[in-house]
Amino acid sequence: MKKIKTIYVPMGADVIHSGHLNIINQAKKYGEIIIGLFTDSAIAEYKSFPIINFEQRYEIMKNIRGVNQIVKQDTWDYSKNLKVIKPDYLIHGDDWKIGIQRKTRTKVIQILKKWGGKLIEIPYTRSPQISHVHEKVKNNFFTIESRVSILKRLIESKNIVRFIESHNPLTGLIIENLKITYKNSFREFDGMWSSSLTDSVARGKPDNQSVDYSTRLGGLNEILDVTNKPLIFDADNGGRIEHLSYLIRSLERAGVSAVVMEDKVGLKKNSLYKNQSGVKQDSIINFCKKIRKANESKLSKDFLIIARIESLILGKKLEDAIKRAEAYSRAGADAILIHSKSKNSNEVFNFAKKFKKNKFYKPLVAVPSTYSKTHEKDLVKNGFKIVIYANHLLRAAYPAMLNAARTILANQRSYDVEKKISSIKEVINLI
Ligand code: SPV
Ligand code: MG
Repeated sequence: MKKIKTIYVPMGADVIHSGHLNIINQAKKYGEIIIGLFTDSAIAEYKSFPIINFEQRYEIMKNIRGVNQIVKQDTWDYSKNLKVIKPDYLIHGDDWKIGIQRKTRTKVIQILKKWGGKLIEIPYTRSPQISHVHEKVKNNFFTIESRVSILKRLIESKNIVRFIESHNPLTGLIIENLKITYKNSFREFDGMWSSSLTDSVARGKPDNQSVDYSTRLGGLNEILDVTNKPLIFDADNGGRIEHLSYLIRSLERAGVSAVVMEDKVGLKKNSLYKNQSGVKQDSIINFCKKIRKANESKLSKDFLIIARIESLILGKKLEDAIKRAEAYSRAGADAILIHSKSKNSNEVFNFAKKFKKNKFYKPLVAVPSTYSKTHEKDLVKNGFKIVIYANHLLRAAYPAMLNAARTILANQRSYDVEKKISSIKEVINLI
């Protein structure tokens, strides 16, 4: 009897559209279809993080006519699955002949050759309707709940989750839309950091809670209106414990994924100020109460409470930071932000090394504003899961604006600055 051919069809299948169904229908003609369904982390290696999680994508795929089997593909590299399955054919859209997937394609062809397998390429369905539907579905699929839970999924699937500061909707759009490929690797920011520093500076006020939560939440909602990526809110010390549940509820309702609370009390100063005199750290007991309160107040299990330790900022010893990390973790913190204003990463890495051995270890968050030479790969090596570039878009905008204003004043006309600023067309096309 003639052996039935096996057809491997790799897919992310985030938002299923007629292009996917076309591939499945074509593949059916050759034999039995095994879908190689990419996990969230495999997808994150080469394109934007999927809106729908793996389990849900699996459920949808299982119910599509023509699909005989689904296997998990947990890396962007196909080698592992192909060597086990040894399919007769691999079917893929021809879009991967160019761009970032080109190398993967070459490797797949080489592997298939080992047992006489063949690659069949189907013309990729490039239709404006599909792109439109994809965008529309994407925007509509982002319920508040799914948006809140994306951060947790990112932490579970990526080596490092990359956040950058957003102080207005325009910066939110940059973070939402900027994607680059660099040395054959796909890169984007995973979400937005709502910074007390840049929220304050953007309003011309000091970072000492002069800008209240209501004002900041108003700005935050404007950012969330035009973006889908997760947002982490810098809540300073979380305010009074009696008010904390209202803050947490407001953040969750707005679609925020996590709150960072720092263990300080009294009038606040920004942690990067050289002179920290008069700044007090909270007691462990008190701060743990706040963590517990924040946890009791949240409605979604996926909303994360991140405890920020200021011991190193205030010149205390590593042991103090470790003691606090353990206590905060036991009180229910989902992650620990260990802050530092050192010029290098030694102290945060020493902390990470020590805390790693603790049985209450939690994922670590770094804010490398002063130790900016530290590369993401070294943060990963030292066990950090989230990196926050806490103020860079505001710092980029300020000198550019100042220079434009100065050039106009000096020349008494605007022509001389034209080359250094966006064209009107570019600005109009932004939105
Ligand atoms: C912020 O961005 O507001 C922060 C980080 O809290 S830092 O400015 O380093 O204190
Ligand atoms: Mg802050």
